[in-house]
Amino acid sequence: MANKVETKTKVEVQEPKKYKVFLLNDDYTTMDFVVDILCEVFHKSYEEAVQIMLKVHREGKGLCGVYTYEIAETKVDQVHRLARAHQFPLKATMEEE
Ligand code: TYC
Repeated sequence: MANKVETKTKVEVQEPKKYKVFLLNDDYTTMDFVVDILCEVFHKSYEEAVQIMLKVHREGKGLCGVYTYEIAETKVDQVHRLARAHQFPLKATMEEE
């Protein structure tokens, strides 16, 4: 094996960027509806959903979860579609982590 040529391939694995999804407070969406959204869209337990809803209500916004770009975008879209269907002005936003 005198003339063995070794080829080394440099493999760089990049973690996908992550995005935080927040719910925003407003004066019209009911607390029950926000809790339902947190349970159904963000898979929170009832107790955790109530805590997050109250944080949003008191502080203006609250973190619902951290996801890859497309999943975060889908969650925001689901919140807006459900809110519109129930005639609530509830808004969600996403921010790069
Ligand atoms: N502020 C709303 C109320 O008093 C409740 C609420 C909580 C609305 C969280 C939006 O993201 C929200 N009915």
